[in-house]
Amino acid sequence: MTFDRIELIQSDITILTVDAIVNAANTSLLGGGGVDGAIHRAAGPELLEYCRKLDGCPTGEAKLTPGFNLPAKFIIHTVGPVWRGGQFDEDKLLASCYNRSLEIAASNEIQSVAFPAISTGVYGFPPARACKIAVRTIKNFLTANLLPKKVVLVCFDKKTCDLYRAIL
Ligand code: AR6
Repeated sequence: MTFDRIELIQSDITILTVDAIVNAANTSLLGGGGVDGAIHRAAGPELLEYCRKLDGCPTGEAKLTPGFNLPAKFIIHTVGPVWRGGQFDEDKLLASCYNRSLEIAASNEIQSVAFPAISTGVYGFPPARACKIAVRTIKNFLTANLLPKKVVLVCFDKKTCDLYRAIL
């Protein structure tokens, strides 16, 4: 069942033992605050060195790196849209982040992948709207694909967890 393949937890994403964690990065892929800063700190300086060679990443796209010092083997860096009121393709770009990350996971035989709530921090995407898009996009992808076997939705705060729980 597709539903069984989605798990919800409240945690720091950097401590999770999954095949891949997703980073809510910016187009430079050179680090930042929020979950991006936490991932760079936990993965170590080799991550930044590796990212320098990737030539950034457009909004709605994703790129794969090793996990370096993380328990996760890989990091999938995706760039969420900055919320600008909803008339600038924000919904579509956010769905694309989830889709492209899952496509990269599947094509690299990644069995388990953990997502933070992309764009809902510094980028200001309304959390309830973002969580709905995340769940819908992930469910559609899992219905059509055998990999990844498991998707973990990671919430840093209880409020996001409650939103996800209501939607799931
Ligand atoms: N583990 C899990 N979730 C986390 C963690 C963590 N360690 N830390 C924060 N969150 P944000 P964005 C949650 O701002 O909105 C960076 O500077 C957080 O509570 O990290 O996509 C990048 O470089 C929120 O629910 O990402 C970009 O410039 C969610 O992760 C920009 O921020 C996303 O918040 C991207 O902004």
